[in-house]
Amino acid sequence: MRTQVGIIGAGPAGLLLSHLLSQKGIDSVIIESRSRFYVEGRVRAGVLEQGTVNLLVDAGLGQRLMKEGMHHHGIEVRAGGESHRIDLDSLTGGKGITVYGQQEVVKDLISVREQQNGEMIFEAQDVEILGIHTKKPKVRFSQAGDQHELECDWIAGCDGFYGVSRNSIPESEIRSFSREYPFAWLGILVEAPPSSDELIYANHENGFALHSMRSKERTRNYIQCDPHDKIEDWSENRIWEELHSRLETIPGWKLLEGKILDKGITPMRSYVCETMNCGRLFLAGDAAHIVPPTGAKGMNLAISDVRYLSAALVAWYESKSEGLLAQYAENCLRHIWRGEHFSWYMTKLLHKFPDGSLFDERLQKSELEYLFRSEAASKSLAENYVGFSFE
Ligand code: RFL
Ligand code: PHB
Repeated sequence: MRTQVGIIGAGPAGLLLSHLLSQKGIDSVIIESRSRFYVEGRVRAGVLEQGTVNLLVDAGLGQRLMKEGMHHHGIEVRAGGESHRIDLDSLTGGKGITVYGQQEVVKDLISVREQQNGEMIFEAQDVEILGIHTKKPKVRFSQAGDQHELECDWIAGCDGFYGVSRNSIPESEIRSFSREYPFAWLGILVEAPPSSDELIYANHENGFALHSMRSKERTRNYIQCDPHDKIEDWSENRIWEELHSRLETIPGWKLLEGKILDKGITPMRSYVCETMNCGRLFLAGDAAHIVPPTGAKGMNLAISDVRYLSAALVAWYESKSEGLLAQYAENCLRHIWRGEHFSWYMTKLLHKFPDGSLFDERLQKSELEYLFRSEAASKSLAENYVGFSFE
């Protein structure tokens, strides 16, 4: 088999890259280890920055997004019995965010790739990358017991944090940075209408909680839990009890319950692999960086990487120019480190640190008070939340 760009992973990064390349007449093959059913059903991100929405719409992917996506003009932060609304609209000169599930983005992308006969290989096993320092790198994999080799000009590693791409770069060449957090998030998808028009981020003495949504009939709630907890440790009663205590801190506000459709625990980490390119292999999205979900940046950063990578590959195919490919990591890393900093800031502001000192607690309280009282602090949060633009 042969293609121009071999893409590993059918998450938002890999699928969008394949679509943007095909719009410029460049062939790609996507190799994904999971089934299509699994990939389309995986519940993850929900918040799209305006820049992400614009890119998806410009790429012809706006049909369902514009109809079903929920545009939000603000978010609410609750702490110490007080509520503070961050008016994204007025603080950022009219910008906001759109709530639209990651799995809907993935479904839209798979459907458009399918309509255009883009090749997507699901349930590939034993995926290996070979010859990244040659002009004809290869992806070797097996499917239904048969071995295959895909010869490419370039390989895009879009296979998430646990994929094979990053590990195909010699360890001596990897420059990476990471931070672990002493907590995780337990997330539930619920059949119930949202209890609020906007997202609510809550700092509570029992730990963080978030009330989010997917549609007028579905909500998504998260609570901070211990990173060693198993999902079986959390009965439905216990989950609801904690959500009620952590979110119902404003007189008269009630969280609506409903049938739990999906639940899972996500560890929290910050990680950046600055070596986003090695020979003919380029990393994009979670394969190169992870943020804690508190800032809602992961998928937005994955899409920002793909914007640079697609432009760089198009320039190479159109004029054999290597300039943008050489600048790829540097261009992406400005956005990645901004996203890393903001996600760390939101995480530190809103979570209970089990090993934190009283001094740390007082600093957090002061930081929250500053956010609630200072327009400059709210403006800074708003500017980052909707997506900071370096242009
Ligand atoms: P993905 O989505 O992980 O896709 C990688 C794909 O690669 C496949 N794969 C392989 N394929 C072939 N061979 C192998 N060896 C492979 N190994 C893995 C996987 O099966 C998968 O299909 O990475 P991508 O495309 O970089 O996208 C990144 C986003 O998924 C991620 O950053 C976001 O979900 C993060 N995130 C959020 N981001 C936001 O922008 N806004 C949010 O509101 C937001 N909330 C969240 C989140 C992530 C969460 N979890 C569960 C981690 C909330 C949560 C709870
Ligand atoms: C979500 O709706 O899944 C969501 C929203 C905001 C976040 C993280 C996740 O910060």
